[in-house]
Amino acid sequence: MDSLLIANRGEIAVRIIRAARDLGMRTVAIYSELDRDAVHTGLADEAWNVGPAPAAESYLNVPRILEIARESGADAVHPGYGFLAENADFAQAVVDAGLIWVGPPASAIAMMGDKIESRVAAEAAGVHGVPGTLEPLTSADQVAAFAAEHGFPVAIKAAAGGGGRGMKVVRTADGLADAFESAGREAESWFGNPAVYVERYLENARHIEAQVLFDTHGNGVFFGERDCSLQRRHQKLVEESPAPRFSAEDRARLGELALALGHAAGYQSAGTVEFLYADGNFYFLEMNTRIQVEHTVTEEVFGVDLVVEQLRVAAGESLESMGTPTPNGHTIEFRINAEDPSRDFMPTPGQLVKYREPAGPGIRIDSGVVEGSTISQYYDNMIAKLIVSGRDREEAMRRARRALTEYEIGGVDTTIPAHLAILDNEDFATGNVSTRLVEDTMDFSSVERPTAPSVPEEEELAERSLTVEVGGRRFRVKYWAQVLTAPGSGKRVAPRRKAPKLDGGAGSRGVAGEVTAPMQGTIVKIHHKAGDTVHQGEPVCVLEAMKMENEIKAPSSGDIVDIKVQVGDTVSSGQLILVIK
Ligand code: MV4
Repeated sequence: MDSLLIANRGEIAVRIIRAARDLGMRTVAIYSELDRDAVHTGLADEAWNVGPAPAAESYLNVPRILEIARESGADAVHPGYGFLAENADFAQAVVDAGLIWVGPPASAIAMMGDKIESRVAAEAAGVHGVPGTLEPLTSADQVAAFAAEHGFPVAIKAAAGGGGRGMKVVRTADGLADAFESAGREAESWFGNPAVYVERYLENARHIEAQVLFDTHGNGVFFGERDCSLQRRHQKLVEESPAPRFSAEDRARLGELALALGHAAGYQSAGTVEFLYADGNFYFLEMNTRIQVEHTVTEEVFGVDLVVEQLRVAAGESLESMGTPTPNGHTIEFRINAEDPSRDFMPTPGQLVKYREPAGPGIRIDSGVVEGSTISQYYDNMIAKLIVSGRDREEAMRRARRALTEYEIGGVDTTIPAHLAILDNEDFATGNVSTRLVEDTMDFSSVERPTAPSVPEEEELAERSLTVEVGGRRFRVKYWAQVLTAPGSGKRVAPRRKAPKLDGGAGSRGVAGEVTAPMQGTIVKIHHKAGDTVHQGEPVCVLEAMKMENEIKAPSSGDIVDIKVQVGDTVSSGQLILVIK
């Protein structure tokens, strides 16, 4: 195995290229039209155009990826995370093409990708889940029966989902039918499979995940836990290892459970077993069959390069001599995303007109950007991962505060202000973390938005480099072009970016009584008809956007005098939906 194709982009592609290079492997990057000048594209030994910007035509384009693997002479493929990383068919297609798949067998991907099947396998291995059904639900009555037996709240989840996407929490019987229908529609929309199941919803749990690594000879190694409780709408914000308030006995028990499931599934490569941890009990949630964004905190605490280990295992090396790794120190990862916490973490894609990373003791940055890079709406909003280590959690927190303050990013909003607010939060600081901390107790609407750097501009010639393609391969050439510069500084500035128009959340904006669409989407349900009386805050319709359903609520009480839309209509941001007088 001496030539690796990285079927991904951004920071994880950079990460994998580095690991492969450490092993002396040749690296082959793929890039979309939008990523021609991306960091990962220039870092690899060679780079190939995989298609237009949309992921469906590029990073998800299996035939083109396999064609590049063949034409470039790559003998292995690493999928990273996201895109095709947990696509069993792609894994199988790579193997069928005679290439080495750096990841688990397609059978394990398929098993864990079906959340009901994974729960059945876990129960059989003695790894118990949250009390829940082990069959797809066919009616809301089944949810009602489950709730009658186990109590509220319950969580309705997509069988083909994961990561909480499409999860509906139901707290009373009168919300069941709508939630069941909505969960099925979202599951179909997100995953092409409407099957859902129900679990008891654990209100005050912690999200603890176990890192495991298996070779192809039946050996499994447990690399401790990560606490990932700080999530917002199921997007992780902060992850850490070791978990706060977590004993060596807890860790030993978690390791037994995670390794038992991996062995039962015939697992190979790196994987993560997710649990809810409550009242001293571990409840299996799901298994992720990929290297995860937050693998970095495990690497720092356990002194291991998990991507190198994946490559070694894929080459057939044994883990027999690895023994039982033990944690040392404390590491916290902060996801630096192009999002505005003060506007409900709204994505703020754009060009990084200013980008300077912190450094110093205990600081690691995994990023796929430089000053001038563009965070695109076509892909995820991640700019970088700030990974901070210390001898203990307090030292890691001190260093994190310094690094977050030192980080300079201009041109987009970022999650940095939210991370600083989290570091100042009493519960976080004392390790009293749970899934409720971010969602229920923190309000980011008033965090300070940094002012964008403003520079006047002049004309000047400057050396530029250009990327050209010959026969699908990428080459760089130099030329001199007109650019805008700050007066006398010679510093090139990008044309100033316009801040995106602020669309409020669900509900009315502007004229009193007018309910407008907070974003572009499709009306999937209207709860009322003209003439109905509604009360402020009461849901009036459901808007589906980005495959998620949003309840649009009445901004005021009164009678609905006019409904301007019907189910199935596509509405633009700010479009009038109905009027209440
Ligand atoms: C749960 C849960 C409580 N009870 N399931 C699943 C995927 C992950 N992203 C969130 N998941 C959860 N599943 C049951 N039955 C709590 C979480 C959860 C969570 C929920 C809401 C807000 C933040 C959360 C952070 C971590 C885990």
